[in-house]
Amino acid sequence: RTLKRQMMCRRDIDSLSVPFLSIYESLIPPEEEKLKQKQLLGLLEKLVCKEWPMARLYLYGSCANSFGVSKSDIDVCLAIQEADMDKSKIIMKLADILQSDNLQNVQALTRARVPIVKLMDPVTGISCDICINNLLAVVNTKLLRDYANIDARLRQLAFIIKHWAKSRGVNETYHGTLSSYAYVLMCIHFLQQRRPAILPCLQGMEPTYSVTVDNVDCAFFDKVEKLGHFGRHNKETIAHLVWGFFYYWAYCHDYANSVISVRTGSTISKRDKDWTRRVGNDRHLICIEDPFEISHDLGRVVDKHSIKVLREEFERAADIMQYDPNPCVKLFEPY
Ligand code: 3AT
Ligand code: MG
Repeated sequence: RTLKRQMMCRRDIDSLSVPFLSIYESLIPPEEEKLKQKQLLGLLEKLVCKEWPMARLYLYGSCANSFGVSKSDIDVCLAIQEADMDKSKIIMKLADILQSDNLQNVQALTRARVPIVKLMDPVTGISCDICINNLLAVVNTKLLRDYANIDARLRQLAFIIKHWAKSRGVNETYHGTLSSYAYVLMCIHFLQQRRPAILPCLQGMEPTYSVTVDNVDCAFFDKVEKLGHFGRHNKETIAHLVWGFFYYWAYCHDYANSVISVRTGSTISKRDKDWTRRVGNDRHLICIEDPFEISHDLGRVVDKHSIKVLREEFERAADIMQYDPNPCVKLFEPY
């Protein structure tokens, strides 16, 4: 019966691709916005280099991994070697340097889990968070961007999933739901699992890019232009993939025993990772392995209450995709 349901779903679901693609297109940031981001980065570089000529600024997160929707804030990483200065001192000094120019609302958040300087540029209207030496985030940003360049359906799917998660209030780590980064990894994993696969496993291939950051070896195949339309044998439409994504997380994923792992292109067992019991605040109720910091479960923010909320949202979305005559409206209804 399930097979019949799936087949029925498949027959008429493809007609939904047109409205899904128009939602995707409406979320893409215009070129002008990208230019403004570059302009702001240039200004910040100028100010920082006056004080620290050897320092470098990198964009990371959604403004650089190609999963950024229009009007997102930008995430910047300051790479600096200041042996005799701890992070919060650097943050305070950085805030000082930026304070003196025409930037607004410059705040040093030294006590946050990841200490940052926040600011707003009145010329471009863009807000920005600057962190210090978080180079693993710069590398995972590159990995995500490289995946996005393999098959256009990844970016389409991730935009739609992020838009859904924001509309439904399940993209808030401080409320126990998942980060945008976690949702993008879930999309990559899902496309690695399709048969035929839509995405390869870049960390399972001969590395063409390799760096060691904070004692973590980060190596993967990054010459993605050589993969020649890797996913071309799979003809699934974006509407079918959106349905499949929700169906997977609603009814197929083994929450009790499995960890999704983009690093291996597969799932691995919770037992192998020793993620079977609660340790401190880490509960491992939904397990998403970070591709580089492999002891890091991106689902660790999820608690007893929010796992229920998440799973009910996946079921709601899967059922809407399956039965609702106009799913593009219902799916994104504010919660
Ligand atoms: P938004 O468009 O801002 O919602 P984003 O891609 O910028 O999405 P986040 O703001 O969640 O995503 O995170 C910014 C970047 O920080 C993304 C990733 O490179 C890094 N990052 C976020 N969370 C983690 C994490 N738990 N472990 C490692 N890197 C992370
Ligand atoms: Mg961000």
